[in-house]
Amino acid sequence: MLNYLGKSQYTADPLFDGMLDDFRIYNYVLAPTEVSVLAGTSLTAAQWRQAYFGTSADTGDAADTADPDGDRVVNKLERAFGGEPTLYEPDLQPTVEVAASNLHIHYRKSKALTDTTIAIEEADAPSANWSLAVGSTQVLSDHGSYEVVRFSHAIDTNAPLFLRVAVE
Ligand SMILES: [Ca+2]
Ligand SMILES: [Ca+2]
Repeated sequence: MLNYLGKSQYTADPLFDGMLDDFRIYNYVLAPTEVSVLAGTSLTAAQWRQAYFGTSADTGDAADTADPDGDRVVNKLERAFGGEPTLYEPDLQPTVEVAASNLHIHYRKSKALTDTTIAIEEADAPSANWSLAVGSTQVLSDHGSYEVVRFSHAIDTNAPLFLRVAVE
């Protein structure tokens, strides 16, 4: 089938009256977050729910605490990590790694966040008070709609150390 930019298959339709700045072809259907990032815009929580679930309300499958795809990552975290809330993704959760004298935590960060922040927190016991972790952050790879980020914290062999990804 022959197609045109700015000209419809239907002769009754007028020609496009404007300018085209960018044109791309994908071999798959873009996810709402990908479209948002391509357009240089971000999604609020309500817009993200609307795009994926057809409702802006924080209820049912669209609720922040819901996990309709069963990948053990609730919607609020799917949004922060740039996940697909209706697609089972076994590798979406943050991972930790001990390397040399550092404790690393790897996580995905959506590039379309507006009203959500990600922070790394540390404590010397899970039940202790958590505070903003001191360390360095490095973007390991860019996947278009999200980045894979590594946070590194120096290990003091005499002190226990716990890190967590806090999404607010
Ligand atoms: Ca999920
Ligand atoms: Ca998912």
